[in-house]
Amino acid sequence: MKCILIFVLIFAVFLSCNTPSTSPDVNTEDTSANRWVKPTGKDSLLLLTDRPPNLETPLKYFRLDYTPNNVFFVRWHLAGLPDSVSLDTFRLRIKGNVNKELALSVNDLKTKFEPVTITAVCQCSGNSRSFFDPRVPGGQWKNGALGNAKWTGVKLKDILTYAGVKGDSKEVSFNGLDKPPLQTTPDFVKSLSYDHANDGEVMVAYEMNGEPLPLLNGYPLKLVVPGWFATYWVGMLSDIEVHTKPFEGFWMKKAYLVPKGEPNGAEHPDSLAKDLVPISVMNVRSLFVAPEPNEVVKAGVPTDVQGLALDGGFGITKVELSADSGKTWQPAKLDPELGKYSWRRWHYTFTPPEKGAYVLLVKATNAKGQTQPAHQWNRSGYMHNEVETLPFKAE
Ligand SMILES: Nc1nc2c(c(=O)[nH]1)N[C@H]1C(S)=C(S)[C@@H](COP(=O)(O)O)O[C@H]1N2
Ligand SMILES: [Mo]
Repeated sequence: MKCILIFVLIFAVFLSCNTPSTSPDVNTEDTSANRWVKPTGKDSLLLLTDRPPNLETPLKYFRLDYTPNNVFFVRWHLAGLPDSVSLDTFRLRIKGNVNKELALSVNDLKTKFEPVTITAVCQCSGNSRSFFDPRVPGGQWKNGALGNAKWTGVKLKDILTYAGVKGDSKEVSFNGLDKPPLQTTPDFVKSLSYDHANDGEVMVAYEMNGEPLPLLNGYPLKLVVPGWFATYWVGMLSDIEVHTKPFEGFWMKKAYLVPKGEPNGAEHPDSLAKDLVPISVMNVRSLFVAPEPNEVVKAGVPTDVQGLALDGGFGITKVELSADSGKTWQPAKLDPELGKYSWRRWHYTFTPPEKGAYVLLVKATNAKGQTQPAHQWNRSGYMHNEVETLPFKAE
């Protein structure tokens, strides 16, 4: 109850600069008319829902290599979020199939373990959901449930080794401080296979772009799972449990499932897939950053069309654009790589020959030869990666 009250308070402040607030009970994920808000500790973002907070990064920030913390997108499932976390009392607990249960402070993480930094894209499984046709229920994100950051923290492997994980371990689960507002909603707990958890890349981050994480992005600790969709990047991470049996939690078995054996998680609305598996690696995609949709540029003048491309860590090798509805494709110029789990920026100079309306298409290809389909759909609106379209005008 206390959490809920605190929450109402934060969001009263948060919404005060805006149009009439939604009723406290409104938790519709289906908001297509986004509003601007300036939550505590953040700059202006696009509001999808206020309880729990779901906020989208405006496209203009994707002109930067790293997404600033104060405009990094926010996505929570449960409205019971603490409004502050004290490092004096906060402990990360490691329990289950270990020789030594641990309760580590953030300072313990900083002093007992070797720090690591990795650049990685954090992208919500439902990013770009509003572009699915036919439309699907869920948060109607445009392309801004996405960000690239430098994450600093400790390898999960080192923490597990310190706890002395026993040999017969199968899976590791992760829980945060956020709680369901009603007991009927299952707590948000995610899991990884024991081997994945020990791959030396999955990490527990205490910094994002050289600063402590913003509260709304999971302060003080966030699990970083490079190359995998952000649903696994558990924020306000407080409990790690090692299991000898498969983990059966709601958020692994009932939610965040995609059609099995489909690299883009695709299915057809008339024949839904029967076999579903937990979502995992990010599929290859690209997006336009500038000009913005329906922007007006100058006819006869070269325009710097720019955007980004990303995948699950194989590496972007090619980005191509088409100005003739996909009949012919021309290569874009790729910026230098910032790391295998980072996004990669691209530029393409386009000169609109005359005044009028234009549409450009973009598609990326990765080192595995995976590329973007002309059409892609699934019932949950995950893994959106169909060829991106940019309408704009020249005057
Ligand atoms: N504890 C907790 N961690 C969470 C979530 C959540 O609801 N609770 N949502 C996940 C999902 S679906 C996404 S997309 C990312 C979003 O991270 P961000 O809010 O830092 O952008 O957090 C993930 N980690
Ligand atoms: Mo997500």
